[in-house]
Amino acid sequence: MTTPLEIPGFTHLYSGKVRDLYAPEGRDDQLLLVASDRISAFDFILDPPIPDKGTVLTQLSLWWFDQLADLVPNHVVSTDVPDVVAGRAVLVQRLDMVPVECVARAYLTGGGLREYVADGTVSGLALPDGLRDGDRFEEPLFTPSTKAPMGEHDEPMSYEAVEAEVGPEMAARLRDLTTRILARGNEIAGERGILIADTKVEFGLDASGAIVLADEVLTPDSSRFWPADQWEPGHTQPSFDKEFVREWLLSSESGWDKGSGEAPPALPADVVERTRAKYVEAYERLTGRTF
Ligand code: PZK
Repeated sequence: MTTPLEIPGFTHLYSGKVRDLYAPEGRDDQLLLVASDRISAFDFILDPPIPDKGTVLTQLSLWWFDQLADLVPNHVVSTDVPDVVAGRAVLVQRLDMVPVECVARAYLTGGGLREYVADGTVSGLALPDGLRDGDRFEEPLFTPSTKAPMGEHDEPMSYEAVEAEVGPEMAARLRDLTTRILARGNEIAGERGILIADTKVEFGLDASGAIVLADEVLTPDSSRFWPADQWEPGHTQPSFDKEFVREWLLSSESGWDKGSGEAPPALPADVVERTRAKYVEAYERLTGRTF
């Protein structure tokens, strides 16, 4: 791990794979959420970073918070942040985080597909036979998971376990909000040629006990984005943002063996540039703005 960025007036608290959390010195009611340009694939942080990725994802998340403001309040306080992280950091309300990864799925794939193939269920819910990788559900399903410590994978959690953890009233509210966020996301993204297969959101409670949407929302890092024009159930869908990275890593050109346990080699400049262009394209298509 590299040493975290020094930000004057802030103390580094914690680093995730691709983001960093800081606390403002002298106040305990806010945090600074910083998005890096790091990219992960196959559970590795890759080299080099993708220029502007942190800014693109931060700006996209801020735009989504506005699109969702009538559904749920969010933790954003200000985008007036230190120069070194301008554009890729947000000052947020410090919340009491809900100890559940709130996941919603609009399409069958990934972990949902694995459970369906094994048991015919997704998050314990029985589904009809014959569904394929990439099929769309009638409406988004709530498929919560546990918050695993860093480096470990989240484990699926039954709805009953969520009820036991936060109480039935809060569980129902989390399910409702999470599925509505994904449904709203797809209403908007679908018009712009992007499908959002699934997403993970995080909620916290403010001082009054109200549920507040935290973290980042409906970004390609927290969600699976698929190009709508290439949607074809029956096989793994191409990833909107990481298709060039995955394709190159798995090609003979990279010389990397996914099963080796070795870290992947550095990405070539053209893969970095084409990947940057995909993040910018997602931002511009969704928001209608120029990056
Ligand atoms: C919080 N994370 C995850 C994000 C990381 C880790 N508003 C909030 N209040 C209190 N805690 C959090 C938040 C938010 N968002 C988020 N962990 C705690 C996380 C980014 C980088 F290293």
